[in-house]
Amino acid sequence: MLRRAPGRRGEEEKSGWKSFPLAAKCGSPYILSRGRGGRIMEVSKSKMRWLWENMKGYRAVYIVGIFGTILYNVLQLTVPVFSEKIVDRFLTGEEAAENLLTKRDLLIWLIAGMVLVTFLRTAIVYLTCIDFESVSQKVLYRIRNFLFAKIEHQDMKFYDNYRTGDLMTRLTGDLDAVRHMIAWVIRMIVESFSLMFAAVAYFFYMDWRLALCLLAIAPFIFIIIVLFRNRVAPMHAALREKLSLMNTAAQENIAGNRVVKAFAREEYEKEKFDERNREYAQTNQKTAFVWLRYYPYVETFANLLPVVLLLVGGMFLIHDQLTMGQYVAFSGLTWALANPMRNLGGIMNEFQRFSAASKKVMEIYYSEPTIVDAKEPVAVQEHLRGKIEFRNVSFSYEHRPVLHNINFTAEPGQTIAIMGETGCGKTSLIQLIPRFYDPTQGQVLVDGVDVREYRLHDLRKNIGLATQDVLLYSDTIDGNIAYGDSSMSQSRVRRFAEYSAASEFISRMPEGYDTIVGERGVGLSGGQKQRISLARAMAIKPAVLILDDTTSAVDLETEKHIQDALEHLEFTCTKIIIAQRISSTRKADKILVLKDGRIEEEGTHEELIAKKGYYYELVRLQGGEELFAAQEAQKEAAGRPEEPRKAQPAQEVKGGAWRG
Ligand code: DUT
Ligand code: MG
Repeated sequence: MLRRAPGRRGEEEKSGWKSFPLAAKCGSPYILSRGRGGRIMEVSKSKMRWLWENMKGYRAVYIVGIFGTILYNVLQLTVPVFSEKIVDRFLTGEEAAENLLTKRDLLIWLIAGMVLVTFLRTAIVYLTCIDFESVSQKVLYRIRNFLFAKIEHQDMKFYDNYRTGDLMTRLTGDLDAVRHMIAWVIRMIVESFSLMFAAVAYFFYMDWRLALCLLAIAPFIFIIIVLFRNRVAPMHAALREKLSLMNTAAQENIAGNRVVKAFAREEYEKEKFDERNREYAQTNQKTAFVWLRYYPYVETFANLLPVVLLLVGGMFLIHDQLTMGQYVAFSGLTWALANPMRNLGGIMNEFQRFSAASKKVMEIYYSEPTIVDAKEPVAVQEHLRGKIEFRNVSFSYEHRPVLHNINFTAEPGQTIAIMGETGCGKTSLIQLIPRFYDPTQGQVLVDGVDVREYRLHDLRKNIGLATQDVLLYSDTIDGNIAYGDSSMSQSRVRRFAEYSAASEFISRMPEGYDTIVGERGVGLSGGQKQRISLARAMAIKPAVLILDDTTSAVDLETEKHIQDALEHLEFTCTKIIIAQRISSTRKADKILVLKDGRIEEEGTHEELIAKKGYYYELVRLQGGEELFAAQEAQKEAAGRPEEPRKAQPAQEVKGGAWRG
């Protein structure tokens, strides 16, 4: 059975962010400013509101949980209420003995009530725990999917700006802090305040003067909590950054382990990771210790409650302004004030963790790619013809100019070769065709229409791209070749593997096309990976095939095979080929030589040789035979009247226009 990753094309609408009900609502209205690469610098929406919106569909269940928590805490107070009644009627006072004889039923009811309430409380705690946990997991699942879809739809600038480790931290650690907010922090806030309010209300009901005396301590504790928050908030932000740095170090090392090994830098990398790990651990510890500085004060104030009760309550008791039962009830309830006060620090700590994490999550949540579909896209039939035109195109990465005033046209079916020294802008140029970036000036047109006027999906499904840096998925070879269309038949996969000279080595693999190639194609040679990537690009039968140095790692014979195959493709396709070897480019209809982002030379092989510029030098360096052959041909041609070179109409250029 074949293993294939689910195809993307056509399925993204089904599984992507468009299917999220909130996606439409959560667009630009909330964005204050957009930074580099579509990065959102600030989001005006409050974190709690954002969280609430994402709880859509689960809010009612969650509110039930909150009411359950309130009820549970109010019920906690019933024990002292029952105790008060029992003490006053059956244990103290002159009528106690008599009551024990005459009102035994009431005593039994009171005790039974206490037991019943205890059971009820346990049941409520059990159910609310399930409630909070399940809502938090569902919301986490939803936000994580939404975030992943957001990341998937981002443009290249986004990926230029964010490190993989940082994005992974947002999808895991940061999101877990958001989940923790729903599952625990909010519950604790509700629990603490409901307990405090219920206790205070009951205190006032029993004796407002004593209640006021006890409550006088609360403002001091709140002041301490606010001071603590101000101090701990930036530490949580720093802690989150340290975690991201540590994750990035780990991720980059795992991804680049071969380089580490090649240079025997394991010890160095271990030390580097150790440093990041230590920084994270130390910041974590420091953050945890902040509370320890404030805790003694909170504890002192909390411990003052029984003292106040003893002094003031004792006086009231002596002066008969308070019954013994009331005193016992007060005394039995001081914890209901003291404990929430003590817990506030921990809650505030977790709240700040949520605050720092949700800021990072929201940044991605509200980020919008700068490269998006046209508002009113041009209707496209299934296939584009593949005419490409660059009109006065200039391009910069951020503020770094890379391409200057590029002009050229490729007719459908033609082959354009792009050459030039490393870093001159070849990859940057071809990336403008599928709109990985937009030009800073000028226009890129496909079939006479500015690429910005197409739907990205329509445009890109017509372009087959074999990138310079080959990435294969952890999937079978078959799955990798059929990546562009998961419904692709096996025979088609095999045919294109044949064209790209991959079939032979694939058939020698243990499981042939069903062999799983690991992350980044581990287990394959550079040239083998290139050939699979070429088959993947061709197999979708694109109108435009872009090969960025795709045959650089294959031997000359294999390259010849690939060239022959490209020449006789079963569909018309414009080819843009970046290559360094003359053997790859000499048959092209047009060769563009780039230098520092400008077209320095342009023409056919013979024309460029005649120019005696960069191309001529390249031919000379790569073996003079071609040069001499061409020169001979030129001499011969000089004897005849020159024939103008005709552009062949697209329909006739079946199988590409490689000139023999
Ligand atoms: N550049 C950036 N940011 C990028 C990619 C490239 O600033 O994200 C710069 C590096 C280089 C110039 O743009 O100076 C052109 O890069 P490109 O990758 O287009 O060069 P190339 O002609 O494809 O080089 P090579 O032959 O090494 O692939
Ligand atoms: Mg390149």
